[in-house]
Amino acid sequence: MMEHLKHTDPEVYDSIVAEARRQADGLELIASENFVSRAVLEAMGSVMTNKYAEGLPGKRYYGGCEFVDIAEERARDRAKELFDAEHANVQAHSGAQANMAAYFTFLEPGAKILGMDLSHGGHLTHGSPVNFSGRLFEVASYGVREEDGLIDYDALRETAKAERPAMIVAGASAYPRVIDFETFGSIAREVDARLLVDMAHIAGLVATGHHPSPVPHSDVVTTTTHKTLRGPRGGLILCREEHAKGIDKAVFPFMQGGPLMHVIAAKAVALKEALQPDFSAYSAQVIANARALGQGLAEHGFHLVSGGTDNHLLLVDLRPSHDELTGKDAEHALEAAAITVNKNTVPGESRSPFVTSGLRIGTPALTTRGMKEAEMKQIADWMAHILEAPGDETRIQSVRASVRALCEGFPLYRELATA
Ligand code: DSN
Repeated sequence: MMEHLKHTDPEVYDSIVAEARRQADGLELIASENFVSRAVLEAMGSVMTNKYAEGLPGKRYYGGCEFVDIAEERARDRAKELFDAEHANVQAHSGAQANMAAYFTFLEPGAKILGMDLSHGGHLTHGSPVNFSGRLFEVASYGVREEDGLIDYDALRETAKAERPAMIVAGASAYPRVIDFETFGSIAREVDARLLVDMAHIAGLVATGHHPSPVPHSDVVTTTTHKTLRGPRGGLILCREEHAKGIDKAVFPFMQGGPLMHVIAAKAVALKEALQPDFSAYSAQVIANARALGQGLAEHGFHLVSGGTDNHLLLVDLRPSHDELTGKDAEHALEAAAITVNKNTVPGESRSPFVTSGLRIGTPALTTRGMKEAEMKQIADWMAHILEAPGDETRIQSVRASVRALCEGFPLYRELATA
């Protein structure tokens, strides 16, 4: 594998092989990550990276686009079919750029948006002051109730009535429960606001009917393609036909230049995979695994924000069970044992975002490897064992060895990791 790269640039080659080994030998529990198929990898590593193709299929600013057009047409058609949407733009390089295009389709700088507070599980692009969204727009925010970790829809309605935003943004990066997009839609209509739903985390669950779809309730829906949807790293925008031209123009020429045609080809491949019946079974297992992992952790005394999960992720508040243990230290201890999660703020957070009191844990990647409830219970036991004594090197090495043995039974990118 990768014979040319091996000779041309051994340093980069070695780093890729080492990364493939890291992915194969450890337990990847970052909620926003997944493992793409070899077919998706092949499309991403293809000659389509060479082609400039500003514009849209059939209407490009460069010649020679007849074959990249096929890939983009397939991606658009499959996205529309998968999500039952009237229009799809598959060119946004990332979720952040999809959101930027969505904002500028409907808003002028200085308009007011109402998004979920980052520390309550929202996203940087939903109005954080350190992001373009917080710099270019006036921002109001909503959040979850501290006592149960659920979005407070009554408070949201009141805030929307008081703030009169031009756009409400729904969607989250660390919310373990079903989001009621219908209620978001009715609140947006009540205050005459546009509704943007960023479904990046749950897109794969929406695609397979395991989470209610935001498409019928929103003016525009954005997503990344690489989380539960299990495609290449990138963005995707869905809307009704009436907004199609506005969205397309906001992506190009407003925000981006040449689209990444190799990534668009890979999006087409991933979207075809997501239309297959086994992807629906996969999504169901992602949720079953998250529930099993949550149950296992709860049995060890961990506090799950909202009491559990309806989707692919868990948010653990460490304070009730491990008062002294920060999210940062917990993340490091688990990483030493080859269990990868990320520290996360929790509702009512008392520590800084660099330290935090919580962990976010997700099952999309391990479910792709074929792991099921039994493995999740085992992983919960290992996590509890490590976090009971995070500085205990003997425990860490023992769990690390057990993790390696488990992973060998669920091979991943075998030829790449053994190159
Ligand atoms: N960084 C992503 C996540 O981890 O949720 C969101 O963009």
